[in-house]
Amino acid sequence: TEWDYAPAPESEAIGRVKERYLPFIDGKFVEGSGDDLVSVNPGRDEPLSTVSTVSEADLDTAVHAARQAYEGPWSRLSGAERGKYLFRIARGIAERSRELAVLEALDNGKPIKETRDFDVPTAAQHFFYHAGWADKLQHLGHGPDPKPLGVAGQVVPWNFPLLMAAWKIAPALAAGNTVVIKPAETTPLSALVLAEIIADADLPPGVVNIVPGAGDVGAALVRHPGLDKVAFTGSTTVGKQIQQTLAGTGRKLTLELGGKGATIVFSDAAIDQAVEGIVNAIFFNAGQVCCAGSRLLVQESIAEELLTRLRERVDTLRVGDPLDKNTDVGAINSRSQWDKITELTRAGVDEGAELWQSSCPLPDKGFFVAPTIFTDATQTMRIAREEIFGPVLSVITFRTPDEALAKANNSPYGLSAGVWTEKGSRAMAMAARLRAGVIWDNTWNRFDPAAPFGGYQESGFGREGGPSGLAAYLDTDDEALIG
Ligand code: TXE
Repeated sequence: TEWDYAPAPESEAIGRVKERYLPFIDGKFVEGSGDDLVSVNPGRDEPLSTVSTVSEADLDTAVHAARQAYEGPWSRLSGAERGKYLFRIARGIAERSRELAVLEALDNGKPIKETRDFDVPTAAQHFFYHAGWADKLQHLGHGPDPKPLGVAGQVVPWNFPLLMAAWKIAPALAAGNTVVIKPAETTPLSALVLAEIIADADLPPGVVNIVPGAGDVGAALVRHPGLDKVAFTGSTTVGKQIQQTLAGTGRKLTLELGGKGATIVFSDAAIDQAVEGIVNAIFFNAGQVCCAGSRLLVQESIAEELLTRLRERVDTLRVGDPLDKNTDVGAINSRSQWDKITELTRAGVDEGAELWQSSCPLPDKGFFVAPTIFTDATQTMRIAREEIFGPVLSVITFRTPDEALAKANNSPYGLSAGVWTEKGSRAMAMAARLRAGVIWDNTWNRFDPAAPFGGYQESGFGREGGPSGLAAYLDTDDEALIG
């Protein structure tokens, strides 16, 4: 989608960042009774804004408001009327796209090129897509009309703050639910601007409540007895805790957790295309992506040539100021994430892998990591097994398709994988045996709101996007819904 970013000059968008943001509960912006948190601009390691957070009592108010809205106005609306609100929110995002793109780059640290061309338009697209479903749910499946679940509690991470909020809110509302959603503590701002857009769309009070806070607020939200559904995107550790919390409650749960995606390049692949694909797979959002291609499996016969070209290409990536339109790789979102990446990179060196880093100078301030490639990595090394969530690629070679498959599947995760080959039959055969929820063929990071996204094993369960994503918010199972 092409968006027109002309309306406001960038400085004006920066000037619109407020000094203080408030929780959005029952249709109003209210002071929370939790402690304030300071959101940091990771591109400069400077405070960006202050956010009032919620207490458990505020959460009760929010869940109660969501219940009242569900039982009151929201469930009395026709699907077409619900769709109208979703269209309004989509248009509101498009209208404020420049401001949102700047805010997201400042709060998250990702390059403006990405927020402008990906995060913000894709968030709008999710509302447009789901607006179209709101009046067509009765056409899904073969059984009785599917019904909404009620009140959904949702917790989202910091790597795609606005987009993850859109992924969660849009299908929930399209299916007729109401929502209490918690943004991540390091990136709460864009969700609170989305709250303004929702308020401007005149959504009935309580249909969407946005409750900023840290992990303790997330924990209190997901165990709240007033919820009918929980959806979480974040770390595998927290995902497992949530699964334990909800065991026996009968509540529907969707978990979208970590990953260790494999990009598999065969000797017949179009090599320049593969290089671009690998760069996109691991350096998009500085590798802070659950479906990042953080393991490169390359066929031995082309490994040397591919790596030479890959290093040349990676050396051209500009790392730096997220607001500079020429920046390819921005800042790491937080100091703690920077520490984690640094620690795992050190582990790679200690375990004997060979380190290469791009020569691009890094800014003096802020949390930056140079694009990093480890060769001579083995499958048992931490860099090949653990989710680094940073711009760090581990390269492993293979000789046969079976060996590539075995290595790709040798992971506790199962979210994404990609195959580069000119042979369609090989791509299909690999896709059938790769244990990953998303498999790309000669590409990476292609997203479509109509396509289901989600994982296997420790990457979680449940799907977001498409009819399966709606099923997660309806009293039906996926099979019944999509027939
Ligand atoms: O995640 P957390 P963190 C992975 C990635 C990253 C690591 C740690 O490897 O390095 O996780 O990141 C909320 N109950 N991913 O520590 O803590 C928290 O406030 C309920 C992959 O930031 O899982 C935030 O809103 N909620 C991932 C959200 O959970 C809790 C994206 C994510 O934070 C909670 C992010 C609790 N007990 C990290 N504790 C992906 N799948 O894309 C925290 N939270």
